[in-house]
Amino acid sequence: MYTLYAAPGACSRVPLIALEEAQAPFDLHLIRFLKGAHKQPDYLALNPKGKVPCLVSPDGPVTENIAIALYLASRHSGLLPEADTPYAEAMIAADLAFCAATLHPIVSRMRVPMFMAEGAEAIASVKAKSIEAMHPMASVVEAKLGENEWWYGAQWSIMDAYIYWVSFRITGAGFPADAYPLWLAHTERMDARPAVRRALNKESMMQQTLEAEGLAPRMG
Ligand SMILES: N[C@@H](CCC(=O)N[C@@H](CS)C(=O)NCC(=O)O)C(=O)O
Repeated sequence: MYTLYAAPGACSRVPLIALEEAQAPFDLHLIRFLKGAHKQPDYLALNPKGKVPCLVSPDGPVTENIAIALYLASRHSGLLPEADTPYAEAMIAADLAFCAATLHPIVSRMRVPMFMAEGAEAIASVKAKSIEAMHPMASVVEAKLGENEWWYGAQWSIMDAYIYWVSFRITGAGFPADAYPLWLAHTERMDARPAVRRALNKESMMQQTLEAEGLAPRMG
């Protein structure tokens, strides 16, 4: 049994989908950002970085999306391809790092530029530059998908959950997602997956809780 600490719309959607895909038993613990729950001592004891996601596992808390993905994939089949050589293992790490360390920081600059700069002009410039920076990375995603159904071809993986979350965050944030039809089609395929529907329903229940408590919306 796991406990996933998460917030609706946040990158905790990646392990949430993974847990649903694996059909692993888990509890979902809503982190109320606007209440500062992620900076409280009880949460910092689990994740000193004060961010979601955090997966409390039978072995202890696991933080950072890359680590959570690798951990879950080592315990449940079907979440990442089998890596039978050091090179194959490194390639999977590179893919996860592309999402966590390249795409996610650009998403943050696009969604919350006001946390990166002060003054309307500087904030607008951070946002514009994030959109500029996303284009070549979206081309990488587009080229990787090519004619494939999923990131790794015929096999669905957590990488698909990760680029799905990125596409969700950049849609409606000023990024012209229509310029990347293969990524859009991938998002539609993800929307149709039963595990993804279950994950989104759980997020929507968390969102309703936040709204009822006057603690929505949250930042990305
Ligand atoms: N490197 C971390 C990033 C986690 C992260 O930035 N989470 C955001 C939500 S998408 C968060 O918790 N933000 C709240 C804050 O920074 O105060 C990971 O990949 O897990």
